Amino acid sequence: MNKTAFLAAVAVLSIGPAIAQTDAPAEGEGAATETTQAETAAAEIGATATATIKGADGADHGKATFTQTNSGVLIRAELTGLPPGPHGFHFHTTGACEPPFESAGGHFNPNNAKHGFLAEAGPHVGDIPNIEVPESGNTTVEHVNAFVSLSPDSGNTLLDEDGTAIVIHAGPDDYKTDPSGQSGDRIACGVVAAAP
Ligand SMILES: [Cu+2]
Repeated sequence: MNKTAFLAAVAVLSIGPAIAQTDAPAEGEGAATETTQAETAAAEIGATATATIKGADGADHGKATFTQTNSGVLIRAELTGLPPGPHGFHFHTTGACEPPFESAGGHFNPNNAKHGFLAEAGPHVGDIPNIEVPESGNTTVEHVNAFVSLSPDSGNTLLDEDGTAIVIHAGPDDYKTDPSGQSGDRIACGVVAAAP
């Protein structure tokens, strides 16, 4: 083997493992994507669930509809009578809304992640961007949460055995402080229920 051929062989040997290492995570990601699509396919596209949202004093604050899409669950919340300003908005782990709504548990977090879109090990699958309520106190919010599902076969299903709840907080979520983004008291809550 001449010197050039030898160096070329060394170069191939050193690049080889580097390529293999680069490929490995890519294959892992591919597998995860396939799993997500399979879970989504198990839930009928267009399947819905709903929640009636009430305050701690029993006041009606509107309703939310959850629709299975090809890329997660579309949340449409038609909200009324809320204090103006930004509010944290999350899925919580238990479908129970007894005031002051501690019954809903922490954020829906089946994968034991950290809270927040800005957290290195985040977010919780139940994390949703803040809602901004205008002076009127009424607003309609639409957002696709790409993590959750309405499929009973998904580990991230909103319709698990003990259910889930959607919760509105007194203040805004800072998107980084574990476990709840410092968004304060729970001012409204609705149990997610499968539509008949
Ligand atoms: Cu919350």
